Amino acid sequence: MADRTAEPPPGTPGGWEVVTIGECLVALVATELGPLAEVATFGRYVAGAEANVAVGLARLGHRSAFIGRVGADGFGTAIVRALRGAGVGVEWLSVDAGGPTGLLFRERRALGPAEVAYARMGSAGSRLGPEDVEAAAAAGAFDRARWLHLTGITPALSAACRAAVEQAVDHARQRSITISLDLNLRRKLWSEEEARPALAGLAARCDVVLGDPDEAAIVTGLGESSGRRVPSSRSDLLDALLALGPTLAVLKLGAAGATARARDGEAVTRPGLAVAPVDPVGAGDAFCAGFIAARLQAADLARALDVGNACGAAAVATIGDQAGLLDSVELGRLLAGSQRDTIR
Ligand code: KDG
Repeated sequence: MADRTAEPPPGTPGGWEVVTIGECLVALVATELGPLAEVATFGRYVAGAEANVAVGLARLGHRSAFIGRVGADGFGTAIVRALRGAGVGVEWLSVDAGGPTGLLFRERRALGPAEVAYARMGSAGSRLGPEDVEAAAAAGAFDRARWLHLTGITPALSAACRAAVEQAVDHARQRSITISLDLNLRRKLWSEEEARPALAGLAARCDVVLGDPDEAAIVTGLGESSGRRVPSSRSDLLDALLALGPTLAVLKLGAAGATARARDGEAVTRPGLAVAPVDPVGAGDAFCAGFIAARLQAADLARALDVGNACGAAAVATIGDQAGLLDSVELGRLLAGSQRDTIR
């Protein structure tokens, strides 16, 4: 991994190695444990899957840029400042007075899944369209890029967002830029029936598809039998993802680590790191950041899964999506298996 000094200075223009596109949100995360119906105090964080990946990559010394829109409000300003401060390229993150910055509210629970409530319908972020991608492309966003990262969230936001994602894929394919898609199925944004064909079609145009077993089963249609859901083996899911068209499929298994299979037959499974999660959200994005960073540095599949797993574990050990994203020094310590509980 690159060392800390390799991080780009905030605001350095141009020459982006990784481009991401999507909606960056403000997340209001409960400061106490309990259901949304009861908690009354929230901390403010910057979130959004693609932006999380962009920040994770910047922490690891890679030059990443984010294409999107925020509202002309204080939350939008907070997002621009946070991403710029993290070293992410924000010249194609525009301010759009036509809608507010999207928000999400998240409870934290010691038991059971934590609920998210979105307030993003009609948001500035959902007004992103192909014209944003064209403007970025015309300004050179893809000229030195080696990787484009997408998630299944953006196409769920609006027809214009879907078209923007397709436009970004067109630009990347014309330039032989590697494209990754994290399926990130969000059932509060669209139904499984809507998501399946849209994400399967997008996966067919990508090089790397990542997801958890549930998402993979929905998008591939595997596991559905006469309307009943039947669990599929991980091996079947990887094969079904590859059959959609990418050259590499990765299943994120949470605490159990990750497993991947390439079209050429290479298959690797790596264990996760033991961690007591304080906020489980953001692990998948951190995994993607670590995985992409490792691949950009020509790491083999096993090493890329190890880096992704370490980044994912660190993300759930902090509150909010981005605080736990590792820099390369912290990553090195985790991968070295340091048993020390204090550094002094
Ligand atoms: O992966 C974390 C994201 O889910 C979170 O930051 C919010 O992007 C988000 C979404 O749309 O759910």
